[in-house]
Amino acid sequence: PRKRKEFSLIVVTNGNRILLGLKHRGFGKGMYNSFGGKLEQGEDSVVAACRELHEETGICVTMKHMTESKIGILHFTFDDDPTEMCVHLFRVNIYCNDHVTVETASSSEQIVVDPLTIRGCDEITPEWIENFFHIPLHNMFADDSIWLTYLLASEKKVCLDGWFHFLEGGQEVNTIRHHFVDI
Ligand code: 6U4
Ligand code: NA
Ligand code: NA
Repeated sequence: PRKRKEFSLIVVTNGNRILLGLKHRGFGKGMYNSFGGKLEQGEDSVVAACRELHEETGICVTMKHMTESKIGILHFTFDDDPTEMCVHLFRVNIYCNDHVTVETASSSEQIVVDPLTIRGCDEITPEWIENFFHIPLHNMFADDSIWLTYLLASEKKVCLDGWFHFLEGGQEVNTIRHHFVDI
């Protein structure tokens, strides 16, 4: 059987803004990405998502909220690596307390964040992109152009099940299968 590695990935928005992280080292160095990382041995994906989001941005989300924020799975396979990446995907909309927009809340609990609590770590620097149209897709993993664009354009909560195959070299994405289900 194919070896699998599991990851969490948390998309953070505030209305029409998205918080992206500029990676300083490791996988995706020099590129913008959402937040997340490897699941630890035996770790639940929700626990991992809460831990990574806090480590990389300072944002605290309850287990309940993160559970409600789960929106799907992305699978990545590679020409030059037999291990499949399995990425548990979350979407968290936060409310910054300088301009609270409570009426658009879709979850039972809102996450109100003081903008000053958002900080990076040595691995990643978070940066607000002021409008979804200005996302630096040319400097992100190629699959983001497909699923992130779809996710942010959707009015409803979406459920993604995406399969992407990377050709040798890494940057080129070859979509072997992807389907997105609206729920
Ligand atoms: P270390 O340094 O070992 O603690 P860790 O933060 O655990 O690293 P990392 O940064 O290697 O793990 O995790 C990779 C992150 O990149 C995960 O959140 C998943 C995400 N990711 C991997 N491939 C991706 C892709 N093609 N598109 C995407 N995110 C991807 O949008
Ligand atoms: Na990470
Ligand atoms: Na980690």
